[in-house]
Amino acid sequence: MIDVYYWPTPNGWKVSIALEEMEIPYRIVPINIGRGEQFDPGFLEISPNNRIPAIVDTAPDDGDTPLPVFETGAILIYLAEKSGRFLPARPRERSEVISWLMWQMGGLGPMLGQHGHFRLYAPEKIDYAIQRYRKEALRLFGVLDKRLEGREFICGDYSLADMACWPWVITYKSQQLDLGDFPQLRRWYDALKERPALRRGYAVGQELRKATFPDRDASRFKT
Ligand SMILES: N[C@@H](CCC(=O)N[C@@H](CS)C(=O)NCC(=O)O)C(=O)O
Repeated sequence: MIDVYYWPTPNGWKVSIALEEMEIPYRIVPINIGRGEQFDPGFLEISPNNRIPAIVDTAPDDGDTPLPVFETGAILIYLAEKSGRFLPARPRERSEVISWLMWQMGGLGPMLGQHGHFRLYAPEKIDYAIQRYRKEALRLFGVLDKRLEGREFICGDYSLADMACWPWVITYKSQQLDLGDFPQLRRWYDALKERPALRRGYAVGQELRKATFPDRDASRFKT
């Protein structure tokens, strides 16, 4: 069993989508980041960077004590290795998937996160910051759009790379970023949205989100 310390956010969805896709049994432990539960000492023992999500594998394959993992890139790789799915074994394909996973971890996620912060939540509207992160977010959309030319998925078959990027691309609408200039990205985004496991993963904990942001639920899956 995998315990998932979770809140329904883009980083949280990456893990709930992966668990659904891999058909691994899991249990949700809500960590309400709006109320500061990510700073609780018990949670910090699992996730020392006070960020969700984190997991604990209560029955790791080595038969030893429960195994905690934090940082979504590490979690996705752990789950792929446990299930033997969505991360190719051959070094060439494997490193390609890991490269795009790290691109999401170091680029797409943080830049969209900053854009969302300055555009939607910052108490003071700082135009320089909004424009800086908007430009970077659109540049990254362009990189992904180009990568998807002639490809159904980011790397060969559907993989961790797609699962990591999709939950960030879905924020395009709330962040008021237009996908119109990125036809390949749009095609990929729409196709993935029809995957039943992805939809189940994305729906995990929606009721928690609704309770926190009652006005933000309406845009779900609307394009
Ligand atoms: N690099 C981390 C980022 C995790 C992250 O930023 N999580 C956010 C929610 S999407 C969070 O826990 N925020 C709480 C806070 O800022 O205190 C990962 O990929 O796991």
